[in-house]
Parts: sequence; structure tokens; C-alpha cells
Amino acid sequence: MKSSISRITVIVFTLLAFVPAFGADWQATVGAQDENKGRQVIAFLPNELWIHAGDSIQWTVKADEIHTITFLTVGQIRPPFPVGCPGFSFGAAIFDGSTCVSTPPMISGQIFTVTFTSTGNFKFVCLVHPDMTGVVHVLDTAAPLPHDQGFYDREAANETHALLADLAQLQGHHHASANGVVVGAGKTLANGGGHNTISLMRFVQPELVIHAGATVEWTNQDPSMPHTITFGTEPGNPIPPSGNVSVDADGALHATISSTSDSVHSGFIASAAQDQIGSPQTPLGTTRFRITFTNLGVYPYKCALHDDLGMKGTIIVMP
Ligand SMILES: [Cu+2]
Repeated sequence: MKSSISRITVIVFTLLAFVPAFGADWQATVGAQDENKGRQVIAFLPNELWIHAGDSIQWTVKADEIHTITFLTVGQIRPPFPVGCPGFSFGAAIFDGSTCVSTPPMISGQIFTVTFTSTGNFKFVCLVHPDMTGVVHVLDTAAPLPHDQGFYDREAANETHALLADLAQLQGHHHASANGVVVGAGKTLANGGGHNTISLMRFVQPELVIHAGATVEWTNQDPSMPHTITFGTEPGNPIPPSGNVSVDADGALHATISSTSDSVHSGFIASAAQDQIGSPQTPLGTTRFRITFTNLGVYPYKCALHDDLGMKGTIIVMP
């Protein structure tokens, strides 16, 4: 009798040893947008959290611009977002710093949970957006934590409100010149956790009336968000320009449209990436695109990357 009780005791203690300690569950959000989706907050909200080893963070995506939640390993070469780590985790993952974890591109309503099993300070990024970063500080379970969930909820709400207000102001300040269209505008900001970006996903003068023979110039004023100017058929690969696009002496791209059935695609119009000490200087960005319209008509166009967010425009050519 005595021996069977002690055997049961051994079994119970053995089982307890293999059941992981239940950590706390934290909540955070990814991205934010206004009601018509034109103003996009490209940020983790909050982007800095202090938790205990064994805790989990559940992220909820709050925007229709795509984002990933990605923990690369220290020094890992940043992969393209369609590639992932390579590969993707779906729904939940465990991260201890030794193996990369990434979601596929996600949109509004999707969630992803990461459980952190080791102490350390871990950077996380969105593979789609270069200036969208954060950090999770994973402390020993005995260490005090500086903030509770209520603090992070308030921080996320306050930052979302402030960044959307900043975007509204940015939108108000951009006045297109005659025959000029601003192709999105934005700002990169920093805080203690990393970088945030705000991006206006709109052609600032979406309907422009010109005379036949005039040239329209589109300019991207966002620090890192690429856009396209696409008339007619959208190409399979949005990165290069269509074959009927040439390069002006000042580096701007240029095409001619003579019929409403013409297809012209700018390719990515984007600011250059930032230079970094120790790395080769980055090439100039292609920030300007021009089209000369030779004939009368109504010419609808869109950004092939962000038309689902409502990024569309029209050129009306009058005599
Ligand atoms: Cu766009």
C-alpha cells in the first residue's frame, strides 16, 4: 500500500515537471487605418513590450494594408515578404531567438500568437514595410514588469489617434501643382521601440483636367512606400515598368498615351532606401513618372498595389 502511494506520488510529480508553467497572455495590434482606408498607420501598436519568459503575445491586425509579424534571428538577411523565413507560421508559434518565425501577409481581423520561452530582447519587423519595427523584452519570471495590459491598450489607442491625426494634417498640406499629382505621401517616426511609418494611400489630386498634348507628372513623396501609376491592363509583376515606358534625361520615367485603350504601367515609383555606413550607397529612387496625353478622352487609372484601399484616379483630356 505504502509503495503504491509513493509510486503515484512519483508519477504526479513527473507529470507536473513536464507541464509548462502557464504564462500571461498579452494583447497587441498591428496597423491602423481610417474609415475609408486611405490613411494607413504602418506600425506595431504598441511596438515595445516587457513580458516574462513563458508569456504569450497575441497580435490582432487592424488594417487592410498587408503586414507580417516576423522575428528574424540575429544577423539574418532580410528575406522578401512572399518568401517568409523561408516559410510561414499560421495562428501560433514559439520563439526563443534561435529560429525565425513569420506570419504570411495578413489583413484586418487576422490574429497571431507567439509564446516566448527564453529571456532576451527580440526585434520584430513587418517584412512588407522597412520602417515598421518593434521589440519584445523577455525577462526572467522573478523580474518586475514595468507595465500592465491597460498601459499597452492606452498606448496603442493614443498612438493610433495621434498618427491618424498626423496623416490628416499631412493630407491637408499637400497641394498638387498644375498638371502635377502627388502619388502618396508619408512620414517615418521613431520611438524607444523602433520605427513607425504613416502613409497616405491616395493620389492627392485624383481627378485632373488637362489639355490635349499636355504632360502629367506624378511624384511619390512617401519615404518608403512604393506606388504605381497603372492605366489599362495590370501586369503580372508590378515591379518593372511596361515596355512602352522610357527614361527622361533627369531620370524620370515617361510614356505617351494616345487612346483610352492604351495600357501603361509605371512599375514601382518609390523613394530610395536609406544609406547605411558599411553598405554600398543605394541607387537613386525613381520618384517621378510622366505621361503625355495626345488625344481627348477620360482615362481612369489606379495604383496596382493599393487600388483595394481606394487608390484610384482619372485624367480628363479636353481640347
Ligand atoms: Cu499605392
